[in-house]
Amino acid sequence: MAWLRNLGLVVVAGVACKREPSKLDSVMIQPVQTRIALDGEWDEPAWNARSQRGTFVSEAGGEARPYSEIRLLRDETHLFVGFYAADEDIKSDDAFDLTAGSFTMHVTADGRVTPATVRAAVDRDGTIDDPHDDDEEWVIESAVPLAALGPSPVTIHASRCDVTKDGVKHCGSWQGAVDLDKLGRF
Ligand SMILES: [Ca+2]
Ligand SMILES: [Ca+2]
Ligand SMILES: [Ca+2]
Repeated sequence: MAWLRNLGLVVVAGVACKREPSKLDSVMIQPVQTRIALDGEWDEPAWNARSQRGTFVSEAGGEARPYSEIRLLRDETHLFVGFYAADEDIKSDDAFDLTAGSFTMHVTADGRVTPATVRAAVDRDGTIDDPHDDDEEWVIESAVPLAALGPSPVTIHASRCDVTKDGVKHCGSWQGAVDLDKLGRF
């Protein structure tokens, strides 16, 4: 009978699924993402849920304009540094600088980073090196080897200068002591 043959197929299919998990199963049984995708997107929930955040202040005091922000997370081997830059005119030389003890880092809006031991990625919302439009922002995700940093807590200083379309240079910075042992983790 047709219904019996169909039932048999269903049973066989069910057994097959148990023996060999489908691709969907393998995705579903994965634990919550614990590793960051370095792509300039703060899609990983930890960036919002557990990071230490700092808002840049201007040299005159008060929140820096254009707005800049730093976020910090870690795992077993790396300190992850995120930078957010509001920017109406993104240029390839726009950059963040960071110091942590004797360690220094420079990362640009076109994704260049020094030193070479740091991995970084940038996501831009706007056109780079084209002032004929209004850009929005660029976001950095970077991974600094913990071995490059001194003992915890480390004093981190981050800064950014930006020239707005009116030709005015604006600088902002953030400084904070970061307890690596208590820092949020991926
Ligand atoms: Ca990401
Ligand atoms: Ca800029
Ligand atoms: Ca542009």
